[in-house]
Amino acid sequence: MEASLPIVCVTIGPPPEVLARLEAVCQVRIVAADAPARVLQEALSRAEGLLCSALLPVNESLMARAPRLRVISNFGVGFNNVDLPEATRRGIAVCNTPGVLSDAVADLTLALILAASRRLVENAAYVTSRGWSGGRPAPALGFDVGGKSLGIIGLGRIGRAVAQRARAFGMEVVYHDTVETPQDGPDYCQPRKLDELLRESDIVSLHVNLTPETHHLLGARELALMKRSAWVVNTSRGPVIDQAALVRALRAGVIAGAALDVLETEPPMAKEPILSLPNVVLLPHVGSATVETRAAMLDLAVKNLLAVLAGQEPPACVNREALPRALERR
Ligand code: 8YV
Repeated sequence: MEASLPIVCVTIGPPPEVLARLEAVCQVRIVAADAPARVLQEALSRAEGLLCSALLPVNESLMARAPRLRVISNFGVGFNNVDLPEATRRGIAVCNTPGVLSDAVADLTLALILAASRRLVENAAYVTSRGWSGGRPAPALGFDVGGKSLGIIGLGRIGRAVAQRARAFGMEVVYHDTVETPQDGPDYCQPRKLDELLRESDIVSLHVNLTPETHHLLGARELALMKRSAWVVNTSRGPVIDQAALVRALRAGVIAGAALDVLETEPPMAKEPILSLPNVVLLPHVGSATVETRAAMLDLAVKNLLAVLAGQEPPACVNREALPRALERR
């Protein structure tokens, strides 16, 4: 009986109830995302499905060793870890988890903005390092976000959720979209060209997909256009900012600070210069890291995977043009 069930390779650690849901209809091969290449290739050699996260690069050579693969179901909205044109060429559906994490990521973006503006990290350290009890001088004052200008780059689902929240905090919101046919923003968000947005904003927040077009979207030139008092916030993907240029800009006072949930290399090397700058707030890629959101993401990722394996349209697919072949290869 088991031999007829499709093989699925899973590189995330699903909780027992999700594993049981998968095992009811698939033969599951669990492999760590950082397992040796040959282990991964062996697990994928007869697999029809792959359930993975952004931690697993799914490139041409990996797909070449997975001739039966029909669906790559990413546990996350970002899919820059997958070579999309190659997957499409091979008739492999690439699925993601949009929507269910927008509020969580937007909440964390606001948390970063407030952490920067109210010097939360410094003030908390002042208390726990006994600065307050020891009578040392308090950290410098923060700044109000009300009345400040927030420049949102990428007004998709998450960018819009950030805009809503920023509006509730009394911020002026401007936006720039990098997609070819952007939809109009809500009436409280004014569109801008990228350079205008950078010149005008007190806080610049990034919400784009990582693509060849958005790689190093903010580099030395763009950072130099920003106000000296401005902060850059990134909850999207690290490589959207040229991190070496950012470190230089932060050291030279070209901009005031950076609040980042993502870095160019994750996890960063211990000697990575950005880790020792005073004017940064850094988090370990936790935009979607709440119990509720991670459960909803996993549920959607499993639904996507099982739908394709059953020959049905998945709820969220980023290369719908690959679906006819992915579904018919049952
Ligand atoms: C996850 C993410 O942290 O959705 C994304 O694109 O980067 C995050 O939600 C990641 O996929 C889990 O490893």
